[in-house]
Amino acid sequence: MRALCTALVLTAAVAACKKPGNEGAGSTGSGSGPAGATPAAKQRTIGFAQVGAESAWRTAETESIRSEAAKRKITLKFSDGQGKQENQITAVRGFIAQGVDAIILAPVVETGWEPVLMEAKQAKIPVVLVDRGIKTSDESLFTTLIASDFIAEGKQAAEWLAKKTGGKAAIVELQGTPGSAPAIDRKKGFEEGLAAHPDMKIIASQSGDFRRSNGKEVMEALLKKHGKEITAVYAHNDDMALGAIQAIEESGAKPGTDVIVVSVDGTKDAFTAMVEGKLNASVECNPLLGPMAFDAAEQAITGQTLPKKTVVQDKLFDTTNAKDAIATRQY
Ligand code: GYE
Repeated sequence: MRALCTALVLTAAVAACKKPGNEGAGSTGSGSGPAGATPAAKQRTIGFAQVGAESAWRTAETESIRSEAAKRKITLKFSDGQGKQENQITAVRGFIAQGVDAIILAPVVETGWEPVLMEAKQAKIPVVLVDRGIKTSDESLFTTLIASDFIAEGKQAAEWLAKKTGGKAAIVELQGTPGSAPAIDRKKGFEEGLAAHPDMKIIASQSGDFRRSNGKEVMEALLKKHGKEITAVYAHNDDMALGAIQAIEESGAKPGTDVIVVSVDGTKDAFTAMVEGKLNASVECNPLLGPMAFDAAEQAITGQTLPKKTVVQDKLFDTTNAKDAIATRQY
């Protein structure tokens, strides 16, 4: 932004280069509207610190952010954290040093963000959290969080499974990345959902890091250990469920019939597996957060007050309705 300020001579543009809260009301919106009196106000540089590329969900989210930035003519600084918080912290520091207008952060884990977010706050750069929340006693460290309700997702998965199995199941749980909001909350919500069903038991629970290959490996080991005792799999995302499905097939059992499989995300591959009858259900979790994230960033830059959390609405799909919906799935 500093470079932009030096390059521009228009008075209106100089006003637009001031920090949050200093812009005219006319400069809000999508950033793709017709050129008006303050065109430079809309030329944003925004940093996006992404978790990595562990799942199809993640790739869809990256694509949504990238394409929305291009649509709005936003200069996007993209960083792939390769699943490591330290990389994300370095990326956020880099964005601050570059003087970006706003930062979008998808935090890999919930804790440990205070120091770097304090630096962003001191630099007056708003931070929009997308898809995963953080744990902090100081909520002023971020502007807003745009995410699904992971506890509700876990609960929905448990309730669906209870119906499907008549309230009796020996369940293997494949957890997401340790310390991440979706892994913590999807576990919590699922356990809450099981509480009303004493004959539904989690007999093993391990992390597959939201990855297909890890889901397969963990499932192979658990099948060796528990064999036919396993009647259901609850995976915190579709990728791990699809890996587990492969392991079940290779063990000679039938996923979807011998072992009921339920997961979260609602990706295209999950829909294909549901249509094939191998995956029984998936709770949708929408990754197409680009439009909402940039709307929020623009509102934060222009000093508007945002809700602390915007909950993205999701819905459960299973083998009864997957076929009708598959053609219209966007990720
Ligand atoms: O469910 C999983 C991913 O943070 C909501 O992260 C996201 C989760 C998503 O890798 O597939």
